[in-house]
Amino acid sequence: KKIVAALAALAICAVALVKPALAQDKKFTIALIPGLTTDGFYITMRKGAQAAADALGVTLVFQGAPDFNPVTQVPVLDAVIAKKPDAILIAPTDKVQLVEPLRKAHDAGIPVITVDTFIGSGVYQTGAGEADFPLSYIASDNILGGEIAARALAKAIGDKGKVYVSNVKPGISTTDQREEGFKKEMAANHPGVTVLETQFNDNDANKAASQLQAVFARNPDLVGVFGANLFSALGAANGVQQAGQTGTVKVVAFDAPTSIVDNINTGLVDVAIAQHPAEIGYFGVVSAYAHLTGQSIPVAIGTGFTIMDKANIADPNISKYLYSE
Ligand code: T6T
Repeated sequence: KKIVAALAALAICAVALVKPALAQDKKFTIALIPGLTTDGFYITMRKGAQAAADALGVTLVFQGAPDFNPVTQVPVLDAVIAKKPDAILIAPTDKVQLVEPLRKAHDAGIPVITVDTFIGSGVYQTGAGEADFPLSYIASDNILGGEIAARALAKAIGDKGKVYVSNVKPGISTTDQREEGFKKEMAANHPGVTVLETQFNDNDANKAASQLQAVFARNPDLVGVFGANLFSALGAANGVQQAGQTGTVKVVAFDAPTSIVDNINTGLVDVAIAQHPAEIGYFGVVSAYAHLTGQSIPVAIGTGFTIMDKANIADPNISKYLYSE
């Protein structure tokens, strides 16, 4: 009996000695690089990412620049690559300018997943070899978002009159696609609506507010504006208020910071289109983890929208999609 027990104990020790370190035993570090750090959208995304990291025992590093700009984002990316995380989740601030900086991560063997925004055409893993190396793109459907915005604004203005898009700057996949979807829907289904030239505000709400007033001064018959992201929308709404046009110039806002509640309740903003950034962060971390532990992952994951207006903003099932601060 003793011999059998001793042999069994030996066998267990031998198994323990030769047992390979399972991938799951390793504590992975996943870096999340947002478009900018001081934006409720990315703060909410970080929360979702942290929830997944906690559930999976992953260390999440959140590192970003204070403004939405490739010039400040690329050095952050370089610093993150130097620390060799197991994977990088990033919202690239430009479709073209982030391709080569991100290729450095890929060449260093660090898997890259883009969240919110994309590089190249946003279609990855095609074998084309251009900017298709990220493993996955996790985001809202921004063309659809632009179409929803157009329908909401057309409805608010009785399907006729002059409107324009307040946008960030060309080259950002998300806001480019929102403008594209908006213009496509207006052209196809709202012939009574004239879309004036887009105003680019560099993600500066103050600039968006003064642009609103300038456009209104040139076009006193302006009836609506689509703010294509959080700062564009806040700024455009402030501009409408400063011009004394609350309720006359209708505002459709992309994104849902907490301040949007007041703006909806006072009638300054007609509709806000909330994205689901917490889901983007959550599925970003889950996808990176799945890849790191040998699973295959979808090349694209789409998250939804919640449409907020005066009639539903008090409903907790709606207001839970307001962004964190
Ligand atoms: O609208 C979001 C994000 O989707 C976009 O890419 C950049 O702007 C926001 O972060 C809002 O400020």
